[in-house]
Amino acid sequence: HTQINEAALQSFHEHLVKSKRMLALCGAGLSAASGLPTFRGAGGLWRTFNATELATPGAFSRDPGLVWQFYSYRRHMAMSVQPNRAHYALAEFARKNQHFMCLSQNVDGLSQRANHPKESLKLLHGSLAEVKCSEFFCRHKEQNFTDPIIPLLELPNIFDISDPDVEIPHLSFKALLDGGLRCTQCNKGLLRPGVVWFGESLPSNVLDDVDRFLSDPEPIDLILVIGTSSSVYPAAGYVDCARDKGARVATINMDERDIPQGRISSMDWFFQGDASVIVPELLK
Ligand code: BJW
Ligand code: ZN
Repeated sequence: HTQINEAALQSFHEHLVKSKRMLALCGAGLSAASGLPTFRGAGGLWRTFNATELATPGAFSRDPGLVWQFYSYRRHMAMSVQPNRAHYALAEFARKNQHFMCLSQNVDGLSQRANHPKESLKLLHGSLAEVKCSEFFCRHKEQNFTDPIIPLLELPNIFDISDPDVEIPHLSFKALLDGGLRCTQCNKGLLRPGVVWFGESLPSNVLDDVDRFLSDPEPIDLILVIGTSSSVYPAAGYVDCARDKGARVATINMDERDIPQGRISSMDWFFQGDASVIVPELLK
């Protein structure tokens, strides 16, 4: 049950109507009300693994079958749930405000499904609906909405595979290649999820667009920090960049410990609770 502080809401609205250049930084908490688990804290475990342990190039090279089982489960979940009121409110806000840019760390496709205008949505960490070749020399990338992506990843009951007591088969590199995850361009590489893992750079076109927005001489008026632990860079660093350019920071989070960089000034707002309740109220 989420209650919004009326005084804070009013002062936020007074600032919002005067704001021109605005940013949002979104994280897994935006999609939590849709039923998708977050990375850290409760729900951040998949079988016996931390979700973040599996989101690395090292995990994929050690056990591509396990990493694909994890992503196959995540793809299935993402495609099974619906965008929530916060996704729709952000999409509508983007349609009405030309100078609003939404930076999303989420790979679940829910903002796209809420018809968020493409130009204003910057996917910092890629997308579960994309696959790319894992060979370093090959740049092949494609959209793929097939669930499961290959029959080998079909499991008796997809919901069971997050339970460590449910046995899942070991899938080798070769089994995945022969099972249909061979790159059609180089005919050699194993396809991998089109997401950004730790130690990898963010998509360069996305970085360019964000840098252009942040380096514009016009000030930034506001940044909304929605449902993110603000613990992953460079994403979390954009909040300080925006602050340096004059932005006031509005944080929307279930957990007050996740205020970005632990900082909150008299210029900032913190709205504690479910993003799917708060964001539509803020952007009304
Ligand atoms: C709710 C809610 C509700 C719940 N309503 N709220 C500078 C300093 C230190 C380290 C680095 C640095 N620069 C780069 C690094 C290294 C690294 C990094 O940041 N490490 C940190 C751990 C310190 N960064 C990288 O490697 C990045 N690449 C890069 O920088 O390239 C250049 C470079 C390379 C090598 C060395 C140096 C530089 C890439 C980062 C890629 C992150 N990838 C993942 C996986 C994506 C694919 C997938 O989905 O599987 O992205 S990890 C994971 O974390 C995922 C998320 O997008 C990301 C952020 O998580 P998020 O969204 O914040 O989720 P949670 O769970 O953490 O938080 C949820 C929040 O919601 C909580 O606050 C809840 O309270 C809240 N909540 N319910 C409102 N209903
Ligand atoms: Zn290839």
